[in-house]
Amino acid sequence: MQNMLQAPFLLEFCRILDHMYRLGWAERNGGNLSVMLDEGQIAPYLDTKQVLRTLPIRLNVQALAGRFFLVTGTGCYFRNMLHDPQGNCGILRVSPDGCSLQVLWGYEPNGAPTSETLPHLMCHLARLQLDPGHRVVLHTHSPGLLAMTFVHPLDGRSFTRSLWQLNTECIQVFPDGVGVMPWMVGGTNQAAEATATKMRDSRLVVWPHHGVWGAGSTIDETFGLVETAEKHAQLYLSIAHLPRLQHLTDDNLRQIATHFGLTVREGLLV
Ligand code: 2HA
Ligand code: ZN
Repeated sequence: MQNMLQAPFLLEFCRILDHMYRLGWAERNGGNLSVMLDEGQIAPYLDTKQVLRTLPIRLNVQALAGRFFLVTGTGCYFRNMLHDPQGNCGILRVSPDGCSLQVLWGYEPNGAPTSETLPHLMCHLARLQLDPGHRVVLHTHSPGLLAMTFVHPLDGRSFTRSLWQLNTECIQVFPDGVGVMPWMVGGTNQAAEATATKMRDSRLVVWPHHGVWGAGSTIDETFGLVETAEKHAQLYLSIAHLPRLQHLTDDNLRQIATHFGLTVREGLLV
């Protein structure tokens, strides 16, 4: 067996979490990350027949049975990932009946996956049904998007348009827009189901007064998606109090969409 601590997928996972901590997106144990792994990726590093512990889950996710996930641990700090991966994250497999998670590695000595494991799994399920290349779900407390939820109307259409109007990149990076949830208590089955439902339309979903969820096929792509929305949320806030003289118009945005062949979610442009 090769040393798990040198597995490229684990190093990439810990490096991006450390980066998010340094960006100020991950106070204390804020945020969580899950990456779906192929058996071929992990087989050199662990015996997938050896289940260390089994943990129940509250909703049935049988459609994910047999899938492997690398997931941050509950109560764990992004800040500590790089120097202690096995204490702060772990590798799980969904049981054949979809009712439990089998711990194969990590969460040492007695930890468990994030309290948001349910929305992660439900979002993976929703995105996989639309995109077989989907692999990553990220939840973070990035301050710009969070701040926007106090001063901007909480509807996905206008939230999306406010970001798209600021930079030609935005519609290219998230042509499916941003979903905005009503405020809900995190960690509940209801919030998990509602987030996954929004994720069918948009790979970005904002939780008002809490944070943001992003989904994608790689860590880079998913981080880049959230990073682009976050940067422009900060830009929005930096000019929100100033008289607005101009911005990208719907006609400009349509020209970008046509030029780059974007599939823009219906109903977002006039
Ligand atoms: O894991 O971010 O939403 C801590 C959180 C809960
Ligand atoms: Zn959170």
